[in-house]
Amino acid sequence: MNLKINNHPHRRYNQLNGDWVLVSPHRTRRPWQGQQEVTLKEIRPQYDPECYLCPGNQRAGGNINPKYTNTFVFTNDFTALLPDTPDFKDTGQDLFRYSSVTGTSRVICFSPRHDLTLAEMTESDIVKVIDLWSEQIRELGQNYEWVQVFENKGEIMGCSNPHPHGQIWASNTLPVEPYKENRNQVAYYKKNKSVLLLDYLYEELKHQERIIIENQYWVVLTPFWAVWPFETLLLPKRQLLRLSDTLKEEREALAQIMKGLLCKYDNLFNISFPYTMGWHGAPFDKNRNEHWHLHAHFYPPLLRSATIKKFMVGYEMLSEAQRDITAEQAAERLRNMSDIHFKLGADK
Ligand code: H2U
Ligand code: ZN
Repeated sequence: MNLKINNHPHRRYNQLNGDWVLVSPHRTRRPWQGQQEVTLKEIRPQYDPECYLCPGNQRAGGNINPKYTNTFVFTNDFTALLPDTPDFKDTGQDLFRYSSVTGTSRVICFSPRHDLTLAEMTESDIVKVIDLWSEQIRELGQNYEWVQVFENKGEIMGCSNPHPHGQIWASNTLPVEPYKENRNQVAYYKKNKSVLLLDYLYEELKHQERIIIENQYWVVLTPFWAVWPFETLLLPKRQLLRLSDTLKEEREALAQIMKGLLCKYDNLFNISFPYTMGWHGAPFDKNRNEHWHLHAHFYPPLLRSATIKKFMVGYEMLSEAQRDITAEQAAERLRNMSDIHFKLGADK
């Protein structure tokens, strides 16, 4: 890698979404001095009678959860998208453009245990979550062009409930982020006759500089163009369009690598690490989508400690995203973290 980009302000291009990010490495050349926060080992009960996601409890909408023993999925009681919206749009010639959208949203409980997180669940229980994600993607993909599986974790991310859960939103149109990723992957495929993210992955595997963890089927890396301090990208090594295309052994390996990554995240500041993560598989449209490569994004907001988060304000809102710690530095720190959870006595 060009030495200049380790030392001087520069911009990096995000091949996947077409954005640029300003990187200011000269601001972090001092050695790492972030002190470890004293960890408050948050104690949560295995069952919380007040929790609207625990088995057997009543939800805000009045429905009662079954006494589920593994995973549980239900239609969001306050869904942002509705399946029976009438079809309407603007005339296409005015300044006030709009169009109707149909869809649905669901909530997925990852475990009946109120006190766990994905990082602390067993690999075989994480496989059950991956299986359910896959089934949901397959089912909703029959009716909707876009199926967004995601997890919003931690109060700092606006998550309303610590019970381990995620969401799925499905819509008949392609939202902004996948639209941009689709456009850029198509353009790359047309130009190079190869798959953008696979070419990118092979380059990254050659250099190793930004690789955090890998196994037989999957790789986690800090993308060259990362915006969030500890942002990562999780990719399969063979081309897959969607999570629902994975084989059993790939889902098992995925559970293993996810657990490894999430333990590293928790170990970074000795806390349950907040993030938004989600899957980007190929849209369910009429195309063959040979340009697409399945991946998951992890966007954690924390910068320096359990309480100091990266704000995307000021210059970021008005000009473009900016970061100090480079993608390479972030990858190195995560690579060096143990993948055994600190609550089990992991040594850093
Ligand atoms: P968060 O993971 O971002 O906190 O969202 C939880 C979702 O759960 C949220 O979209 C839904 C909210 O609408 N919810 C229900 O569907 N039923 C409830 O009883 C409470 C919360
Ligand atoms: Zn609960």
